[in-house]
Formats: sequence, structure tokens, C-alpha cells
Amino acid sequence: MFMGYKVAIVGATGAVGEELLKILEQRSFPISELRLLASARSVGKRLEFAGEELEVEEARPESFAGIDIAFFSAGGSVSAKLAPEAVKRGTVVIDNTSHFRLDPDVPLVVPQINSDDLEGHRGIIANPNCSTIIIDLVLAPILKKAGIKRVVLATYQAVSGAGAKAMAELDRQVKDYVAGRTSEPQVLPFASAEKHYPIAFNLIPQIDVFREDDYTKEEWKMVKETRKVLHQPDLRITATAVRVPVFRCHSIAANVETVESLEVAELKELLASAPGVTVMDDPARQVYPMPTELSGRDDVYVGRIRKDNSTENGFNLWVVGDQIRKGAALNAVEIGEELDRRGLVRVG
Ligand code: NAP
Ligand code: 3JM
Repeated sequence: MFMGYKVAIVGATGAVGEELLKILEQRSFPISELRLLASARSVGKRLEFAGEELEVEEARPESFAGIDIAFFSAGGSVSAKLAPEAVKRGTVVIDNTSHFRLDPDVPLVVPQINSDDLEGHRGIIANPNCSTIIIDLVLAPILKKAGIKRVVLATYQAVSGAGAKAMAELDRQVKDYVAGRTSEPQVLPFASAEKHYPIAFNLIPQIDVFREDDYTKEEWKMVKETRKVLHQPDLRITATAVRVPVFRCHSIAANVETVESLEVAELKELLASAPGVTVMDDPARQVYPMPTELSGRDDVYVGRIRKDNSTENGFNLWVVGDQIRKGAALNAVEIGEELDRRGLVRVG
């Protein structure tokens, strides 16, 4: 008799791992056994799941023996090393890192958009970057209805996207400011960067490393991953990604030019009926999406929907989503649910 899956979480002590635990419990994901894995630093730490305390173990190749599904969110190098070890042991890996996302053998999936891509997976399924998931949920219905000529994005990304330490740094800097103290920034734009900048009362136009073309890797991920998720290899899309002093929820200002003309009212209707999207747009009542209001929500919210009068068939939109939920943990769990529905929790 099927009692549920044996599930592992790699990176269970992190910001995404913690949310994965909550969502698996909230959605009653069918679990018969749960293994919590992290680095050697966390061995023995106890975390709660469904009213039980579970001990964290060190993630090693042998940790995956007997495991059906493993959620990975411990950074690209951990996935590079351990995901193939898990697959070798028959585990299906749902990977939250960027490591395998553009591999042609690895489906990159937002279930509301391209769940058919899961068919024929070879053991690893990639979860897109947080900003990619949030904007693609809005772009997919527009693409389907009217075609897309060009997309220009500017992101306003929360510190929690850079992990638990970045959240602690914003918290500390705000308290230091109030107390009249100063402290050296140590985490942002990312921990191993040569220079660090304060995030409290600041904006940092760098997320992840710079590439040769002077775009950051985060901006490049949004472009490449969106083309893959939407099956539009030549989509004209560009982005500027900015870290902002917000704890949770990424916001994105999007300019979208469609191929076919569309009325604003039609666009609103289209987005209102799109899965995973809620329209929150009432300028007369000052209603629009904001991070503080939308933390912890599952949907992506879109407002400020209006015509771009500088071009034909252009629109401006403002999109906000909880990037730890739909942008990471929730999307990963939804991939797991879809694999279950399709009978695809197996390797090969
Ligand atoms: P975080 O809060 O810094 O947590 C990192 C987690 O990885 C911790 O559980 C940590 O364990 C674990 N870890 C670090 N080194 C390890 C190792 N050598 N072996 C095993 N576990 C190790 O970061 P986060 O925000 O949760 O993000 C984690 C990763 O998820 C990111 O690096 C990124 O690749 C991915 N991510 C994806 C999205 C998305 O949109 N899909 C969004 C955010 C993050 P310890 O506590 O023991 O150090
Ligand atoms: C979000 O490998 C690492 O050090 C993690 C870098 C990282 C990523 C990534 O590239 O996997 C931090 C935050 C992401 C992501 O989702 O792309």
C-alpha cells in the first residue's frame, strides 16, 4: 500500500528549506519519511515538521539511499556534486539552484505554464530563478493571446533572495542606524564578493556576479530561463536587477510590447483568469501590489496595468510575488505534485 514518498530536503536549514518544510506540511504532500540535510555545521540541529522534531544530517551521497524525491536548495556547487549522486540512487531531484537550468536534458518548469515538459525527464527537474517564475506567470498568458514582440524588465529584489544571512544584515543595519552605530557590510551583493555595500537605505544594482557583457548573472538568468520556460528561444527580452531594502517579495516593473493589439481591459481580463496570477489594480482607490502586503501569498500579483503611449501595442505592468514561496519553495512543491499526478516520480 502506498504510504507516501520518502522525501529529502537538501539545505533544510536555509531560507528556502524552511519554507519548503512549511509548504510540504500545509499542502499535505504525501510523505512517509522526511530526511533533513544540510552542511556539517548543522548536524544535530532539530527542525519541526508536522508536529515532530527531526534531526538535521550532513548531506552526502549515501543520504539518498531509498529516497524518492529530493528538493535541493543549498547552492549550485552542492547540486552539482550531489544531484547526480541522488539520481544514481533512483531519486528524482527537484533543484532550486541555477546549476542545471539551461541543460537541454533538464526540464525547467513552472507548472502553470509548461508542465508537459516534465514528461521524459531523466531524474533532474529544475526550478527557475525567483524573478523568472514571477514574471513568466504574467508573460505566459500574454504570449498565448497576443504574441510578444519585446520585454523590458527592472526588478526590485528583496534581501531574502540572498539567503538568511542577507536578511539578518538588513535587520542589523537598520538597528545600527537607529542606535547611531555603524557596522561593516559583509553579505551583499553576495558573500564571496570582493566588496560589500550597505543595503539599509540603499539600492544595489548588482545581483550575483558580472558577466563579460556587463550584465549580471541574475539578469542573464531571467533572459535565458524565460526563453526556455516559454519555448521562445529568440524572445527579445532585457533586464536590470536591483537589490532593495525589502525583507520579502520581489517586485518587477515590466514593459511588454505585444504582436497583436490588445485593449487594456482585455489585458486585465486575461491576467485575471491566468492561473497563479491575481490582478490588484484600482488606481482610484490606491490599490496596487506591495511587498509588505503580499508576503506569504501564493499568487503573483499584478497592478498598475496601463498603456505605454510611447509605442504601438505597448503596456506597463507592476508585478509583485513572494519569491521564497512561488519564486522558490512553492513552485518546487507544485512540481512534485505534478510529478505525482503524472506518475513521474521515478528515474528514467
Ligand atoms: P541560505 O538561507 O543561505 O541557506 C543555504 C542552505 O544551504 C543552508 O541549509 C545550508 O546549510 C545549506 N548548505 C550550504 N552549504 C552546504 C553544503 N556544503 N552541503 C549541504 N548543505 C549546504 O540560502 P537560501 O536562500 O535558502 O538559498 C539556497 C539556494 O537555493 C541558493 O543558493 C540558490 O541556489 C537557491 N535559491 C533558489 C531560488 C529560486 O528562485 N529558485 C531562490 C532562492 C534561492 P547550513 O545551515 O548547514 O549552512
Ligand atoms: C538565487 O550557487 C550559489 O552560490 C547560489 C547562488 C544563487 C542562485 C543560483 O545561482 O542558484 C543565489 C540565489 C539563485 C538562483 O535561484 O538562481
